[in-house]
Amino acid sequence: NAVKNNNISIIGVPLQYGADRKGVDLGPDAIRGANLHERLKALGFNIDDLGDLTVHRILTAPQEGEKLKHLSEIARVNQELCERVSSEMGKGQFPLVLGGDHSIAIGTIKGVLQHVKRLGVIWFDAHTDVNTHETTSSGNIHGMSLAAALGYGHPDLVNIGGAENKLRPENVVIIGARSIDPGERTFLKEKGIKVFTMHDIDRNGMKQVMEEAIEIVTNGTDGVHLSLDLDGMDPGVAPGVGTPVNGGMSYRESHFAMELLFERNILVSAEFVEVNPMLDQHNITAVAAVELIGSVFGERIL
Ligand code: 6HN
Ligand code: MN
Ligand code: MN
Ligand code: MN
Repeated sequence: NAVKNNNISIIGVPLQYGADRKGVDLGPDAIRGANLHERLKALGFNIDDLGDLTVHRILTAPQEGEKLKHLSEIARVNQELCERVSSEMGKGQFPLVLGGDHSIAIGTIKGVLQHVKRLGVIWFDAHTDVNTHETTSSGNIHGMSLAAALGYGHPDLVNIGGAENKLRPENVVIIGARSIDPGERTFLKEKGIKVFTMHDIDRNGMKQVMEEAIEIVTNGTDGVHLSLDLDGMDPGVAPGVGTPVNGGMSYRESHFAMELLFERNILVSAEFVEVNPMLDQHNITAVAAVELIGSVFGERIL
């Protein structure tokens, strides 16, 4: 049982403009610095690290009440990410994208969709990221990325990689949610997107949650993308995130979920986002990310 692909392309995206707190742009290097390459090589993978995409520095603050903060640079970087992910998949590589804030999921998913038209997505997160410019109260685009990948929101986000390439709501699951905005609740209900909240994980256990989740993302699809926001984990084990929410997934629950994904051999791509070293202690959130990546690619703990 190995993941489909032995060749991993690492793409760093030091984007922070989708979030409010400074420092998430340092995530890719913090993750690399936690021995990412060594760990993956030890598991037998060939690693091609493409380095980081270029993000232009923005020195002007967004306007008061702005509903799409820093839209143009975020859209530009995501367009580039989409093309990079698509070209790596075209070469037969497994794209492993390192954030950066969660707005980069738009570019990653749109790139994967160029090759896997019927794509399932597992979205690990304390949040559900299905706001649009019409429902957002923060104006932060990292809270809109899943909606955009589903085809909802501002055209500059939705049109990345072609508006016709989008996720199907019936093949998307969110796991670990515990902070959902009112407009997001309506959206999730309307589109019929399955959300496994922390309550569901408490009640039924991660094993059953993952079995149900995997059924949803594999039913009628040709591959699955993992979008993992480190704030899905409990802040006690992953404190270096910009929007922490108490009561998250434990270290062991998170790893167990990753191990089940490996066993089922369904992933075609993955991204790990929202690691913010400026809010961290001793880089432990980046270390946690690399340990989760290890489990996704076949490591076993204990
Ligand atoms: N993330 N729902 C809140 C908002 O501002 O829209 C929080 C979003 C957090 C996004 O963690 O990727
Ligand atoms: Mn989140
Ligand atoms: Mn998120
Ligand atoms: Mn592990």
